[in-house]
Amino acid sequence: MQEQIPPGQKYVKKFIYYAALGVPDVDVNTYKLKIFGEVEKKLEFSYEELLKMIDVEYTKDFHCVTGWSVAGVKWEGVKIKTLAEMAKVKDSAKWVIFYSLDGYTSVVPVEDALSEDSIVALKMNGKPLDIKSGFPARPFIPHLYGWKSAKWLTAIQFTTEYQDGFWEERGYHERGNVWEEERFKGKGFSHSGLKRRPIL
Ligand SMILES: Nc1nc2c(c(=O)[nH]1)N[C@H]1C(S)=C(S)[C@@H](COP(=O)(O)O)O[C@H]1N2
Ligand SMILES: [Mo]
Repeated sequence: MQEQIPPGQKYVKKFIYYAALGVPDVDVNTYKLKIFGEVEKKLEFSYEELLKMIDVEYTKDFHCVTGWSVAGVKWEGVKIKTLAEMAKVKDSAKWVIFYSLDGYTSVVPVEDALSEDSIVALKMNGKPLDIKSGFPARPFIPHLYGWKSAKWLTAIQFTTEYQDGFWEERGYHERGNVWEEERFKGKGFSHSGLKRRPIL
C-alpha cells in the first residue's frame, strides 16, 4: 500500500477487467515478445526466456483513469530498461508503443518506459498473469494510468514520432501521469519534447 492515493482515485477491492477488443487466444508455445524500431538489435523473447529474466519484484498500486485503484498488488517482471539495453535503444527514440495480440495499442514517453520501476509484468500476486489479466505479459508503469498497461503484450516499439494508441485516439492523454492527473489530452503537455507548456 502506498502512502497516498493519486488525486481523483478511490480504492476498490479487485481489478475490473477490460478487454475493449476482446480476450485473444494465446498460444504460449509460439508466443514471442518483439522489441523493434529505434534499436540497433531487434530482439524476440519467448515466455520461458522472459520468466528467466525477471529482475523486479515490488508491491505497487494500480490506477485506472476511470477512477478506481487497486492497492498493494505484488508485481514481478522484467525491467523495460533491461530489454532496452539488450536491444541498444538509440538516442533518437522518444516514444514507446506497446502492441497487444488483440490489436490494442498504447503509447508512453521513452523516459517513462525506461524509469527504474517500469516493467514487463509476468506475474501478479505470486502467480503468472491469468488470461483475463493479460497473460503472458503486460507493461506496468506504476505512475501512469492503467490504460497504458497493454494486456497480451506482443511487441514494444521505440519510435521518434508520437503516434496515438487505442485510447489516445479517443482523447486520452499522451503520457497519463496519475499524480499530475493527465487523464485527457491538453493537460500541460506538448508533443515536441517533454517540456511543459505554460498553462494560460
Ligand atoms: N489489450 C488490452 N489491454 C488493456 C485494456 C484493453 O481493453 N485491452 N484496457 C486497459 C485499461 S483501461 C485498464 S484500466 C487495464 C485494466 O486491467 P485489468 O483488465 O487487468 O483490470 O488494462 C488496460 N489494458
Ligand atoms: Mo482503465
